[in-house]
Amino acid sequence: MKFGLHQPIGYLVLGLIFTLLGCDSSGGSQGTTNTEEITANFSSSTTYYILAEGYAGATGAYNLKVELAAVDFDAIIQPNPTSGIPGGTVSLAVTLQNIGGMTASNVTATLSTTDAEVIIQDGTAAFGSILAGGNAVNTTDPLVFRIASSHVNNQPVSLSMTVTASGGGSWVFPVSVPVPFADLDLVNLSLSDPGGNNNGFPDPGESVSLGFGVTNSGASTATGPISVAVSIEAGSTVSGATLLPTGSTVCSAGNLAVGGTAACPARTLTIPAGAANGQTIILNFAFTDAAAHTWSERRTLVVGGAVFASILPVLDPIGDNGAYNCDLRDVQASVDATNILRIRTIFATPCNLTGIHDVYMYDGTRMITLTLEGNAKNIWTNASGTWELTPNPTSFTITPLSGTTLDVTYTIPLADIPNLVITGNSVMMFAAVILSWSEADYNDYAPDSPGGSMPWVTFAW
Ligand SMILES: [Ca+2]
Ligand SMILES: [Ca+2]
Ligand SMILES: [Ca+2]
Ligand SMILES: [Ca+2]
Repeated sequence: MKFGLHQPIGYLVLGLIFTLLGCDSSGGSQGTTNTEEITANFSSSTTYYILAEGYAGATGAYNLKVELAAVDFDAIIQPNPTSGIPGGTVSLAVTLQNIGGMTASNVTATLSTTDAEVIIQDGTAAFGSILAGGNAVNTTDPLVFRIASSHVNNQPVSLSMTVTASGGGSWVFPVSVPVPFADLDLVNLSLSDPGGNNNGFPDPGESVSLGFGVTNSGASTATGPISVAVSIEAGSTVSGATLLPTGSTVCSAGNLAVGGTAACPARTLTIPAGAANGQTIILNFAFTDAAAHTWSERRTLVVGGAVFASILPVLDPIGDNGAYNCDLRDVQASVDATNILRIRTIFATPCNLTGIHDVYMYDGTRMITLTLEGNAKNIWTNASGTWELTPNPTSFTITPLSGTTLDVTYTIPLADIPNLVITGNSVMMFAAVILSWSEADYNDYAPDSPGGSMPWVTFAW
């Protein structure tokens, strides 16, 4: 059998033939460089023939190099049990496959870890010799480690398994074993101040009610009773604020299943009259289960109104508002400790809200607009592929809806935003206004977008 008969004149061609057990078993290589390579599996005690041919003037002296493919390993690592528990032990059933070209001898696996909550109890296993293409299992030579009882964070433990063999080389395989545990999180923090100015913010001299709950976002049941203690951290800039009741109260008398939520007794927070707007009260929520495991979270309340920050790289130009009197100048946003999102569009000068005002929001897949149109609030979405109205939660407000104003504030709890999937603490947005849909394009975008492309910016909180 010859290779490369159809190669253009002047190209080097090498063809190789392997003869196995009296039958032709061929592998070949041909090309336009003067180096060709063939990989094949050989059997012992067998004679092989290699035929090299050069064509069309490419004859000459060539070097022939025969190399054995080195030892190489794959590993299948099966933990037993498949999930660990705090304080429990895990053994590893390891199947090593020799995917190299020759026998591996004196094969050994060694466990190591940088995880302080992993205690290796039997860190070595010998596998003897493994033929090329063969595999071996550590059935009679265990690999065992223990998980510290302090490992109660619902995170996997991680180790490395290093395989060595005679002749040098080492192969490192990561080992990760899940350790499911409960993970208690603060949810549904709300603030009401009907005894004060009822603006939803803690103001100087007010006593406000803090409602909240606890949810188990972990991977195993939290054992009840589940209690909470709330305290004011020393880093608060408000001094003299008080919380009632003090001490620990029970959120759930029984267990809290994975995904379960329980309401906790509300706290009354009293802000001293001498506090100033912008000062902070840092609350620490410490949840405890029946076995005295604790999970802590903190939230920072800011005295006075929402603390807005501009989302624009630069203020929007003045006078780029075409036919509509409302000239966008700034877009500011805020998310407070109770997870209420506020977006404020600010105009260059006060204007009459006769047109359509959109705040676009985007989670990377779906878009919505918080819309002021016809002096009413709406939310539109493109989730179905075309823009449609979505249900309009009562918690969504726009202030003001009409009249002449310097700014408009859109308010909606993050949890009530329809359609979007907001993961983490950011969302993309921009603002645009138009006199009416008879315009060719929005009259003004912020961030500025003279070409009309969507000028997304990421707002993070
Ligand atoms: Ca062992
Ligand atoms: Ca208030
Ligand atoms: Ca503008
Ligand atoms: Ca603009």
